Amino acid sequence: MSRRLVVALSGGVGGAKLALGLSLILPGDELLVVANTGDDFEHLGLIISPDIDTLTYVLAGIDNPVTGWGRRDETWSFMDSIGALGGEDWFRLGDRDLALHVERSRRLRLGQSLSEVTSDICRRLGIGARIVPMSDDRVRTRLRSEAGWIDFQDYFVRQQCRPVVHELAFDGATSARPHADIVAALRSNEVRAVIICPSNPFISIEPILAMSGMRDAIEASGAPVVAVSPIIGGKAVKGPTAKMMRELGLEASAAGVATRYGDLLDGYIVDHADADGIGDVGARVTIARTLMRSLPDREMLARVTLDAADALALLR
Ligand code: FO1
Repeated sequence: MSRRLVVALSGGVGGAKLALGLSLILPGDELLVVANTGDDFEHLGLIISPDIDTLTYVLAGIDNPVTGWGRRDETWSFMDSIGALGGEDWFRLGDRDLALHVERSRRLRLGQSLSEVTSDICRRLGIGARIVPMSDDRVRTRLRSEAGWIDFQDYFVRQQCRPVVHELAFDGATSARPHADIVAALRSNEVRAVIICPSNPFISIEPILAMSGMRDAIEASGAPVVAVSPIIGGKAVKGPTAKMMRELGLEASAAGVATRYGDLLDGYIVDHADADGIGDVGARVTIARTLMRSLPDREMLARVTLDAADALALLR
């Protein structure tokens, strides 16, 4: 069997950028993107899966290029009206985006699984790669701040990441079953590489790794595991990664993230800005430009990451 399948773990806006780069250089049947669902929540009576939607919109080319989440060419009549009625308008749902949440919620309430709904929506949007929720079971990221435990979107959006984070929890992760398609792919001996996208390690990747059996399945794949640092020049490109690391008492650096992934990593892609101090992170370091501004940037970083994985595979 030839090892042709790339499995990418992704959450948030940064992860979706690399997932897009990978989708530009790989045939659809050679890319399986594992979507974090720890950010999911119920809001306005809707079941919302932000990281699935960010991946879906980005891979379908209909994402909002400014925010990275939600859709482009949006209108906001629903948000204006719900605000005028005294409803909750802190989580911005555009009119087009809203349709997806309404339709997904309807199907889930009919008993369809999150992965079935995701697969059908991807098909309808013409996405070739597979986007698979990390699990069809419920996992919820929660954060302990001064004011006690808060839900992820409340922290991230409503409170704009202001609270100081003392602890993270991924409710349901230990009982949630990694999606069968993911486990089957990892155990198929056909995996070329497992890529950990430049997402926030705590809120986007750890919920995936926290599920029982996930790390074992990745190890069992026999494929090189390569992560792309989400930190450039000691700072997160977007979001609260560096702030969280400081608050959790961790070194807010590219090396600090690699340490967090522990012995899972075989390769680590680090930006030039962090090349000097990277030291020994227990993985083979590749220095590259990791800031993705343009489509060619996304494609180039995807190539660099896959080349690093292929080089590691030759050493096995
Ligand atoms: N992030 C924000 O910072 N503000 C928002 O109003 C917001 C709305 C939103 C709506 C749909 C969606 O799929 C994502 C949305 N996000 C928003 C991003 C969301 O908070 C994600 O969880 C983050 O991208 C981190 O993964």
